[in-house]
Amino acid sequence: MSQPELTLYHSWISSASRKVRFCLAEKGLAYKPLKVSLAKFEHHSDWYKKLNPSGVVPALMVDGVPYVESNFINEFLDDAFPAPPLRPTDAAEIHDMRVWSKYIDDICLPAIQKHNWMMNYHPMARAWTDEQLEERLAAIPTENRRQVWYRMARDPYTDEELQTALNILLDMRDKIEARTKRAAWIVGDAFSLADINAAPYAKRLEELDAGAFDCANFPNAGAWWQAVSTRPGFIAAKIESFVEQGKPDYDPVGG
Ligand SMILES: N[C@@H](CCC(=O)N[C@@H](CS)C(=O)NCC(=O)O)C(=O)O
Repeated sequence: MSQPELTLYHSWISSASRKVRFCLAEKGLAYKPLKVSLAKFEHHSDWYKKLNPSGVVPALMVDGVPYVESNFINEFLDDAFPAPPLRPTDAAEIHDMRVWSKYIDDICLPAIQKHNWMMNYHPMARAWTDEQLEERLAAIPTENRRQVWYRMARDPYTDEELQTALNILLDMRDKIEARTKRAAWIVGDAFSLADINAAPYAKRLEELDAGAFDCANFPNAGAWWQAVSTRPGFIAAKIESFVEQGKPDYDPVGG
């Protein structure tokens, strides 16, 4: 069977997009990347909301059919393209991998979002007039994200909130340190989606706190991060500098 046509609507700096790029690279799948500019609100445009009704990136088109939610996209990829396998085979470990991936999405994503958005979107959003803010908010399909954009425009996160968010990511690192004590990877004995789904958050944490994966203090998590961040799949996925990749003209492959 020939490979279906894969098109990834993504943002270079989006952690959820990075998870899917990493999975696609580990699978060795060819795909067309199409950049969705969050700064230009392309993800809130009507055409994009037809692909992802939540108005967030990524969305993976498979022969023209949109797939959403990065955890589920990655599981779909592992179902549709089983080699190399990226999930454990033991039922308890699969459950553990899913709970871990949900934790990453539910807890770590909102934490990193606070830092990312203060850096990238607050300087822009605070200059909006009330009319512009109203217009932006009206295009956002979910209440949760309307609130976040409102905060960027009018009520930016405090230093205390940013520290709490950083602590959440340091706690993720502590969880990785504990989990990688018995084996090299987060779940079971093999590299899996649990590692892929955490990797973009580890990358951002290291940028926010250079010592976060210091091998002297966190030997297991440090070795894990070294192993993950040197994988050819990680490198091919271009999970790189947030500042560089956040520049409006960053577009290394035309998408
Ligand atoms: N649970 C979703 C989260 C997607 C998500 O929040 N994407 C962020 C970037 S990492 C986004 O599109 N943010 C733009 C916005 O909310 O306006 C997934 O894993 O796909």
